[in-house]
Amino acid sequence: HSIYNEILQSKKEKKKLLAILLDPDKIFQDSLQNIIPKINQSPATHIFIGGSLVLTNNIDEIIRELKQKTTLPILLFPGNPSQISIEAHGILFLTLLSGRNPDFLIEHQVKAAPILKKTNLEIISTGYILIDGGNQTAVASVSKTIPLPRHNSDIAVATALAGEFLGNKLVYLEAGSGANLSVPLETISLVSKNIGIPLIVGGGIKDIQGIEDAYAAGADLVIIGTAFENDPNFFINSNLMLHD
Ligand code: 1GP
Repeated sequence: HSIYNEILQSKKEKKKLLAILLDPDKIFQDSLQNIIPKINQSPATHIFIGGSLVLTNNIDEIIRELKQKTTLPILLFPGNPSQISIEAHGILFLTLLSGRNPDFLIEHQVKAAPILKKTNLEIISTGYILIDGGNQTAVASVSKTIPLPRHNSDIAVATALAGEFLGNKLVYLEAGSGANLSVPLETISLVSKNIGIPLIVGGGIKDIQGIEDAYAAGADLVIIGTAFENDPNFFINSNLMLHD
């Protein structure tokens, strides 16, 4: 069965999804042992692995460990082709639609394609849209692109629609990891009303209320990175409901 089909099915059933983002640069073997039980106790439905840089080469090892001790689907969320791991279940094949840097629109994808061809990873074409999160985030500086302005949802809608028409299977609205401000709810709402494909939202969501607000605005899958990294008990006793 495919991870994407399950995401589609969840959307149809109005069942919300939650991903925990793990950045290999910030995980060490011993902390992984502490983190895994917390993931299993959380309402997370997916694990995303990636980061803007990823300087370590321990991705395979981390994923092998996760696969042994969790049952969640593991998707790569790569900043560049060096972050491909055959150990994962799938990959968000990202194109940075909000930017005008050809490296992140097509160059990295061309380099990654022959590598991916040799793997069994499920490849999920994803339109990645960076929205200004109030501060300079790693993804903006590493990709050398300018995020879309916060208060012009029309540009975000047009960009998301372009992604859908180009064949993207997911749209990912991103304020950037550690953003001061998460994606405006109005933008989530307008984008979700205008596209037919599932909508991922992440970046700068700091509490359970922020997750619930993103769902209520129309996010199908929310990503939590920094908040869980700072506090592995983030989800404990949260009563976060993923069902209506
Ligand atoms: C980054 O959207 C994700 O790509 C997660 O962001 O680390 O701010 O939760 P945070």
